[in-house]
Amino acid sequence: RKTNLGVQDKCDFLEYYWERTNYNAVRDSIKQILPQPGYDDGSTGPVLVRLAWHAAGTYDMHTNTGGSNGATMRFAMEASDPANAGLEYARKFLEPIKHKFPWISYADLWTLAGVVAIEEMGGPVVPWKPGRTDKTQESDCPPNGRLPDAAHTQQHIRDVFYRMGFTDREIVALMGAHTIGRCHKDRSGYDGPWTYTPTRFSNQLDEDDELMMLPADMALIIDPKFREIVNIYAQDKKAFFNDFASAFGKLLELGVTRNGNDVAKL
Ligand code: HIF
Repeated sequence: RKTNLGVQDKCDFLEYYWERTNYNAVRDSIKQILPQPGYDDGSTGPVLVRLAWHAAGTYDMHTNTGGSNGATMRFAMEASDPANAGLEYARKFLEPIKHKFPWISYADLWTLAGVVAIEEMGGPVVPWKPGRTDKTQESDCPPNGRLPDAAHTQQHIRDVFYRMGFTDREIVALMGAHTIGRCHKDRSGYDGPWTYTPTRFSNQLDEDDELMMLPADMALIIDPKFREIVNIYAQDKKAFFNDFASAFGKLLELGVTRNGNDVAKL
């Protein structure tokens, strides 16, 4: 097809297109904000992973509402869900990157930041695709209370993760993320890290008294079906990394529509 574009126009277009799809430059900027002396254990990685998961974990497969599309945690209603306490730190850490790359949606940035953080902390490469859009109204927020409550055990965990469409095996794989980061008294009421290396992603399961385990984490050991899968992962880091990567990738796709199609295949 003939166009009236000159060479300069074409160059401008290519430059514009390249810039708008340069997710590697965004990844590099995310890597740069991970080391953060003076914040927690010196890394923003864990709180960025928590932001990505909480943005996605509101998904309800029965109504196809919630999920990582929309970045509705920008609005006061969702930000003030007690389950999201402390995630304002993660959102603030990412704000300069949004300013540097205004073309990326918050929904893509928050999920990509979680993926980059996992990789940089020594975890697996989680599949990630761009294309999320930001919702613009507070009324687009899913109802509060959809995220899990750490005080509860296996029944509650199954209720919440089955609602998102996960299996028992995927639930156990995902729960491996509780080897990174820590709890904060002023955010959740709990306190302390899960492991001695809270900025390294591992398949370490620690039943040591000195470290923290939420009632929800204990469910993995108490429930016989969960425990069986825990034992597999404890002995097979490769299987854990593979399954974690697919389950976390699936989590970040929940509620995502691209070009009018539901849940794009990775
Ligand atoms: Fe967490 N989670 N999570 N979580 N979570 C906390 C912290 C992190 C649950 C509760 C808590 C997942 C599932 C569940 C991370 C990542 C994931 C805290 C502490 C609580 C209470 C918050 C604070 O005080 O700062 C419950 C009940 C879950 C379901 C059973 C996911 C699988 C493990 C989906 C997941 O990826 C990360 C990372 C942190 C650490 C955040 C930090 O700031 O260090």
